[in-house]
Amino acid sequence: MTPGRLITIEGIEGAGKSTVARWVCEWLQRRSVSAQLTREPGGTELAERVRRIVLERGSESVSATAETLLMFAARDIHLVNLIGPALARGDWVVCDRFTDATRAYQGAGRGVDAAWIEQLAARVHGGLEPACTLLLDLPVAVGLARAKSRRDGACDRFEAETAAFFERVRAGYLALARREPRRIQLIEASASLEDVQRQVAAVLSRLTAAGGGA
Ligand code: Z5A
Repeated sequence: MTPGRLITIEGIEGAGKSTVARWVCEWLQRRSVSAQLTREPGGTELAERVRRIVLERGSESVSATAETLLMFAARDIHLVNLIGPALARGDWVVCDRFTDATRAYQGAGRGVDAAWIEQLAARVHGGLEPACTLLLDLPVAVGLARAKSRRDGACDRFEAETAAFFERVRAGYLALARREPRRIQLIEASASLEDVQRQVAAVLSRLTAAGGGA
Protein backbone atom coordinates (compact mmCIF):
# COMPACT_ATOMS: atom_id res chain seq x y z
CA MET A 1 0.00 0.00 0.00
CA THR A 2 1.31 3.48 -0.89
CA PRO A 3 1.51 5.56 2.26
CA GLY A 4 -0.93 8.44 2.58
CA ARG A 5 0.33 12.00 2.47
CA LEU A 6 -0.82 15.20 4.14
CA ILE A 7 -1.18 18.25 1.91
CA THR A 8 -2.05 21.51 3.63
CA ILE A 9 -3.37 24.72 2.10
CA GLU A 10 -2.55 28.04 3.74
CA GLY A 11 -2.96 31.75 3.22
CA ILE A 12 -4.71 34.80 4.55
CA GLU A 13 -8.47 35.24 4.50
CA GLY A 14 -9.94 35.20 1.00
CA ALA A 15 -6.79 33.75 -0.61
CA GLY A 16 -8.86 30.97 -2.21
CA LYS A 17 -7.86 28.11 0.10
CA SER A 18 -11.24 26.37 0.20
CA THR A 19 -11.59 26.64 -3.57
CA VAL A 20 -8.09 25.24 -4.13
CA ALA A 21 -8.47 22.52 -1.46
CA ARG A 22 -11.55 21.13 -3.24
CA TRP A 23 -9.75 21.28 -6.57
CA VAL A 24 -6.64 19.49 -5.20
CA CYS A 25 -8.84 16.66 -3.91
CA GLU A 26 -10.55 16.31 -7.28
CA TRP A 27 -7.16 16.44 -9.10
CA LEU A 28 -5.89 13.55 -6.95
CA GLN A 29 -9.11 11.53 -7.27
CA ARG A 30 -9.02 11.89 -11.07
CA ARG A 31 -5.62 10.15 -10.86
CA SER A 32 -7.05 7.37 -8.70
CA VAL A 33 -5.43 8.68 -5.54
CA SER A 34 -7.81 8.23 -2.63
CA ALA A 35 -8.02 11.69 -1.07
CA GLN A 36 -9.98 13.13 1.80
CA LEU A 37 -10.80 16.82 2.17
CA THR A 38 -10.86 18.38 5.62
CA ARG A 39 -10.22 21.68 7.39
CA GLU A 40 -8.92 23.34 10.54
CA PRO A 41 -9.97 24.31 13.01
CA GLY A 42 -12.50 21.50 12.69
CA GLY A 43 -12.76 18.44 10.50
CA THR A 44 -14.55 16.18 13.02
CA GLU A 45 -17.76 16.75 14.92
CA LEU A 46 -15.99 17.56 18.18
CA ALA A 47 -13.27 19.67 16.56
CA GLU A 48 -15.99 21.62 14.71
CA ARG A 49 -17.48 22.43 18.12
CA VAL A 50 -14.12 23.81 19.22
CA ARG A 51 -14.06 25.80 15.96
CA ARG A 52 -17.34 27.48 16.87
CA ILE A 53 -15.97 28.38 20.30
CA VAL A 54 -12.77 29.90 18.93
CA LEU A 55 -14.36 31.81 16.02
CA GLU A 56 -17.52 33.22 17.56
CA ARG A 57 -17.56 36.77 18.87
CA GLY A 58 -19.02 36.56 22.35
CA SER A 59 -19.07 38.87 25.34
CA GLU A 60 -15.99 37.29 26.95
CA SER A 61 -12.52 38.00 25.60
CA VAL A 62 -10.36 35.14 24.35
CA SER A 63 -6.66 35.72 24.97
CA ALA A 64 -4.03 34.81 22.37
CA THR A 65 -2.93 32.04 24.73
CA ALA A 66 -6.44 30.56 24.94
CA GLU A 67 -6.80 30.90 21.16
CA THR A 68 -3.54 28.99 20.61
CA LEU A 69 -4.54 26.23 23.03
CA LEU A 70 -7.98 25.89 21.41
CA MET A 71 -6.38 25.59 17.94
CA PHE A 72 -4.11 22.82 19.19
CA ALA A 73 -6.94 21.11 21.08
CA ALA A 74 -9.01 21.01 17.88
CA ARG A 75 -5.93 19.84 15.95
CA ASP A 76 -5.22 17.01 18.36
CA ILE A 77 -8.82 15.77 18.10
CA HIS A 78 -8.62 16.07 14.31
CA LEU A 79 -5.32 14.19 14.10
CA VAL A 80 -6.43 11.36 16.38
CA ASN A 81 -9.87 10.85 14.83
CA LEU A 82 -9.51 11.73 11.17
CA ILE A 83 -6.07 12.62 9.80
CA GLY A 84 -4.11 9.83 11.50
CA PRO A 85 -6.54 7.03 10.57
CA ALA A 86 -6.86 8.30 6.97
CA LEU A 87 -3.08 8.40 6.48
CA ALA A 88 -2.77 4.95 8.05
CA ARG A 89 -5.29 3.61 5.50
CA GLY A 90 -3.11 5.02 2.72
CA ASP A 91 -5.41 7.94 1.89
CA TRP A 92 -4.08 11.37 1.08
CA VAL A 93 -5.47 14.13 3.26
CA VAL A 94 -6.00 17.64 1.90
CA CYS A 95 -6.35 19.99 4.84
CA ASP A 96 -7.57 23.59 4.52
CA ARG A 97 -5.18 25.14 7.10
CA PHE A 98 -2.96 23.37 9.63
CA THR A 99 -0.20 24.35 12.08
CA ASP A 100 1.33 26.99 9.79
CA ALA A 101 -1.90 28.92 10.42
CA THR A 102 -1.12 28.92 14.15
CA ARG A 103 2.43 30.05 13.41
CA ALA A 104 1.16 32.86 11.18
CA TYR A 105 -2.03 33.96 12.99
CA GLN A 106 -1.23 33.38 16.66
CA GLY A 107 2.56 33.71 16.29
CA ALA A 108 3.10 36.51 13.77
CA GLY A 109 -0.38 38.04 14.05
CA ARG A 110 -0.93 37.99 17.81
CA GLY A 111 2.66 37.82 19.05
CA VAL A 112 2.44 34.41 20.74
CA ASP A 113 5.88 32.98 21.52
CA ALA A 114 7.10 30.96 18.53
CA ALA A 115 9.06 28.51 20.68
CA TRP A 116 5.93 27.67 22.69
CA ILE A 117 3.97 27.08 19.48
CA GLU A 118 6.71 24.67 18.34
CA GLN A 119 6.54 22.82 21.68
CA LEU A 120 2.78 22.38 21.28
CA ALA A 121 3.23 21.33 17.65
CA ALA A 122 5.83 18.71 18.58
CA ARG A 123 3.53 17.33 21.26
CA VAL A 124 0.38 17.29 19.10
CA HIS A 125 1.89 16.23 15.75
CA GLY A 126 4.04 13.46 17.17
CA GLY A 127 6.45 13.81 14.23
CA LEU A 128 3.85 14.20 11.48
CA GLU A 129 4.57 17.03 9.04
CA PRO A 130 2.78 17.88 5.80
CA ALA A 131 4.44 16.40 2.71
CA CYS A 132 3.59 19.64 0.97
CA THR A 133 2.04 22.97 1.89
CA LEU A 134 0.53 25.24 -0.75
CA LEU A 135 0.82 28.82 0.45
CA LEU A 136 -1.64 30.97 -1.49
CA ASP A 137 -0.11 34.42 -1.33
CA LEU A 138 -1.81 37.64 -2.38
CA PRO A 139 -2.01 41.27 -1.25
CA VAL A 140 -4.12 41.69 1.88
CA ALA A 141 -6.47 44.16 0.19
CA VAL A 142 -7.29 41.65 -2.56
CA GLY A 143 -7.95 38.82 -0.08
CA LEU A 144 -10.13 40.97 2.16
CA ALA A 145 -12.14 42.26 -0.82
CA ARG A 146 -12.78 38.69 -2.01
CA ALA A 147 -13.79 37.55 1.46
CA LYS A 148 -16.06 40.56 1.93
CA SER A 149 -17.84 40.07 -1.39
CA ARG A 150 -18.66 36.49 -0.39
CA ARG A 151 -19.65 37.11 3.24
CA ASP A 152 -23.37 36.86 3.96
CA GLY A 153 -23.65 37.49 7.70
CA ALA A 154 -21.80 38.83 10.70
CA CYS A 155 -18.00 38.71 10.95
CA ASP A 156 -16.27 36.13 13.14
CA ARG A 157 -13.41 37.12 15.47
CA PHE A 158 -10.82 36.88 12.70
CA GLU A 159 -12.87 38.49 9.95
CA ALA A 160 -13.28 41.47 12.27
CA GLU A 161 -9.48 41.98 12.41
CA THR A 162 -7.67 44.96 10.89
CA ALA A 163 -5.69 45.01 7.65
CA ALA A 164 -2.55 45.55 9.78
CA PHE A 165 -3.21 42.23 11.52
CA PHE A 166 -3.50 40.43 8.16
CA GLU A 167 -0.29 42.14 6.97
CA ARG A 168 1.53 40.61 9.95
CA VAL A 169 -0.05 37.22 9.21
CA ARG A 170 0.97 37.42 5.55
CA ALA A 171 4.53 38.40 6.51
CA GLY A 172 4.58 35.48 8.96
CA TYR A 173 3.57 33.05 6.22
CA LEU A 174 6.20 34.41 3.83
CA ALA A 175 8.87 34.05 6.52
CA LEU A 176 7.84 30.40 6.99
CA ALA A 177 8.10 29.84 3.24
CA ARG A 178 11.62 31.28 3.21
CA ARG A 179 12.56 29.01 6.11
CA GLU A 180 11.10 25.83 4.54
CA PRO A 181 11.21 26.32 0.76
CA ARG A 182 11.07 22.61 0.05
CA ARG A 183 7.84 21.92 1.94
CA ILE A 184 6.10 25.25 1.45
CA GLN A 185 5.30 25.99 -2.18
CA LEU A 186 4.38 29.58 -2.90
CA ILE A 187 1.37 30.07 -5.17
CA GLU A 188 0.64 33.48 -6.69
CA ALA A 189 -3.01 33.63 -5.64
CA SER A 190 -4.03 37.02 -7.02
CA ALA A 191 -3.89 35.40 -10.47
CA SER A 192 -7.02 34.04 -12.20
CA LEU A 193 -8.39 30.77 -10.87
CA GLU A 194 -7.18 28.98 -14.03
CA ASP A 195 -3.66 30.28 -13.48
CA VAL A 196 -3.75 29.33 -9.78
CA GLN A 197 -4.86 25.82 -10.79
CA ARG A 198 -1.99 25.62 -13.31
CA GLN A 199 0.54 26.54 -10.60
CA VAL A 200 -0.97 24.03 -8.17
CA ALA A 201 -1.07 21.26 -10.78
CA ALA A 202 2.66 21.73 -11.42
CA VAL A 203 3.38 21.21 -7.71
CA LEU A 204 1.06 18.20 -7.48
CA SER A 205 2.61 16.59 -10.57
CA ARG A 206 6.05 16.83 -8.97
CA LEU A 207 4.71 15.51 -5.68
CA THR A 208 2.93 12.50 -7.14
CA ALA A 209 5.86 11.74 -9.48
CA ALA A 210 8.13 11.70 -6.43
CA GLY A 211 5.82 9.13 -4.78
CA GLY A 212 4.32 11.73 -2.50
CA GLY A 213 7.49 12.76 -0.70
CA ALA A 214 8.13 16.40 0.07
N1 Z5A B 1 -7.04 30.10 12.35
C1 Z5A B 1 -6.05 30.50 13.24
O1 Z5A B 1 -6.02 31.64 13.66
N2 Z5A B 1 -5.13 29.59 13.65
C2 Z5A B 1 -5.14 28.31 13.24
O2 Z5A B 1 -4.29 27.51 13.66
C3 Z5A B 1 -6.15 27.91 12.29
C4 Z5A B 1 -7.08 28.84 11.87
C5 Z5A B 1 -6.18 26.50 11.81
C6 Z5A B 1 -11.02 30.37 10.08
O3 Z5A B 1 -10.31 29.81 9.02
C7 Z5A B 1 -10.11 31.22 10.90
O4 Z5A B 1 -9.30 30.43 11.77
C8 Z5A B 1 -9.16 31.96 10.03
C9 Z5A B 1 -7.79 31.84 10.70
C10 Z5A B 1 -8.06 31.09 11.96
N3 Z5A B 1 -9.60 33.29 9.95
N4 Z5A B 1 -9.21 34.12 9.14
N5 Z5A B 1 -8.90 34.87 8.44
P1 Z5A B 1 -10.98 29.52 7.62
O5 Z5A B 1 -9.91 28.98 6.75
O6 Z5A B 1 -12.18 28.70 7.80
O7 Z5A B 1 -11.50 30.96 7.17
P2 Z5A B 1 -10.95 31.99 6.17
O8 Z5A B 1 -9.52 32.19 6.06
O9 Z5A B 1 -11.74 33.17 6.56
O10 Z5A B 1 -11.33 31.34 4.80
P3 Z5A B 1 -12.11 32.01 3.67
O11 Z5A B 1 -12.47 33.43 3.90
O12 Z5A B 1 -13.23 31.05 3.40
O13 Z5A B 1 -11.09 32.12 2.52
P4 Z5A B 1 -10.51 31.09 1.50
O14 Z5A B 1 -10.94 29.68 1.83
O15 Z5A B 1 -9.08 31.36 1.40
O16 Z5A B 1 -11.18 31.53 0.15
P5 Z5A B 1 -12.34 30.85 -0.78
O17 Z5A B 1 -13.59 30.67 0.02
O18 Z5A B 1 -11.79 29.72 -1.52
O19 Z5A B 1 -12.49 32.06 -1.80
C11 Z5A B 1 -12.97 33.32 -1.39
C12 Z5A B 1 -13.72 33.98 -2.58
O20 Z5A B 1 -12.78 34.27 -3.62
C13 Z5A B 1 -14.77 33.05 -3.21
O21 Z5A B 1 -15.83 33.84 -3.63
C14 Z5A B 1 -14.04 32.44 -4.41
O22 Z5A B 1 -14.91 32.07 -5.43
C15 Z5A B 1 -13.13 33.58 -4.82
N6 Z5A B 1 -11.86 33.16 -5.45
C16 Z5A B 1 -11.09 32.10 -5.09
N7 Z5A B 1 -10.00 32.04 -5.87
C17 Z5A B 1 -10.09 33.08 -6.74
C18 Z5A B 1 -9.23 33.55 -7.79
N8 Z5A B 1 -8.08 32.97 -8.11
N9 Z5A B 1 -9.61 34.64 -8.46
C19 Z5A B 1 -10.78 35.28 -8.13
N10 Z5A B 1 -11.63 34.88 -7.15
C20 Z5A B 1 -11.27 33.79 -6.46
